[in-house]
Amino acid sequence: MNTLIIGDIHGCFDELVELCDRAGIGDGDVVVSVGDVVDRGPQPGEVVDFFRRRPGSVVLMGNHERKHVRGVLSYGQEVTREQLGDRYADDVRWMSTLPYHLERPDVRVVHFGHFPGVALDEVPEDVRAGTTSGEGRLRESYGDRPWWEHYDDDVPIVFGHHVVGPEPLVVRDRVFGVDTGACHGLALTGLLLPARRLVSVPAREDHWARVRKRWQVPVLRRQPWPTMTFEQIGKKVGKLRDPELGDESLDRILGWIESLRATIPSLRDALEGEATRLEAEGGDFGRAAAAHPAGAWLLRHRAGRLSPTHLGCSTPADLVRLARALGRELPAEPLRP
Ligand SMILES: [Mn+2]
Repeated sequence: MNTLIIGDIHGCFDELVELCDRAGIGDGDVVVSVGDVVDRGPQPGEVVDFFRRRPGSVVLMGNHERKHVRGVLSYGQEVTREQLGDRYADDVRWMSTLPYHLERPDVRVVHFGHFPGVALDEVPEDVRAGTTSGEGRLRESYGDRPWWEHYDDDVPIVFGHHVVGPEPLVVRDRVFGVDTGACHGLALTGLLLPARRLVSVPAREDHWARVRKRWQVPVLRRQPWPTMTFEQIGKKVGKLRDPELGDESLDRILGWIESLRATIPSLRDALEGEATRLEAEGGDFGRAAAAHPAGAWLLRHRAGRLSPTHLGCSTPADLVRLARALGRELPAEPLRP
């Protein structure tokens, strides 16, 4: 029985199939992924299905799966959510079951980090998964020296996470860094056991360059911009910004938000004008306001409880509603089909 331990696959399904083929993997063999099976590549669903359906498969938790499980979605994860569509929630449930390491008598596997000398199951999860906090812990312990320079057990250890270049990293024939950047157009690499033979296939193209462009507008479209608070919008925009891509579409969204907020002074004037008019009529202000489409705002204004800077509007939809109540149409959200 052979075992093939594969570096970061990141949705590169064609390369995965070709690698298994080239390594001579058969039904009785074991295929292990160091994690990061999704994000950045063209076919995350196919890669997930490959492992979910194949007996004799092990997928470890990578920092990318962990982001999905924890619901912390940056642009790369938003793209995956679009690619997976209706099956996304089910796939994330599957991701939440992934182990953080594999320990066998003949090999150890983690997505990224280890404290050599400590049992793997006692190493913090974020270190094993290679999250930002986990990498911070490693730096606290080892400074700029990588953890594997401290590893001198006889049992080989395999990890991914950092692209080591087009060729795998091999240290003292027992430490194997096998993330060779498949999604960035370099190669997909696996370590075949028990032979300890490294097998690679070249990537078809720089997948992420194409994927990140292809999904930009769908990702921006799916955000519920009108009902997000202005604060949430600011945070989301920060997460979705991708300087390498050019943010023309994102800037259109931001331009729209700015144009809505720019109407606040004139909406305030209109509101004050209506309040003055109702007061001048001399009747019961409360009753008159209740019959006015902008009544709720007029009452708050009169009570001195309406902030002059946001007029009680925390979302674009609030502003649109207020404007309509005052008989005005604000510009429509861009990118809507
Ligand atoms: Mn990765």
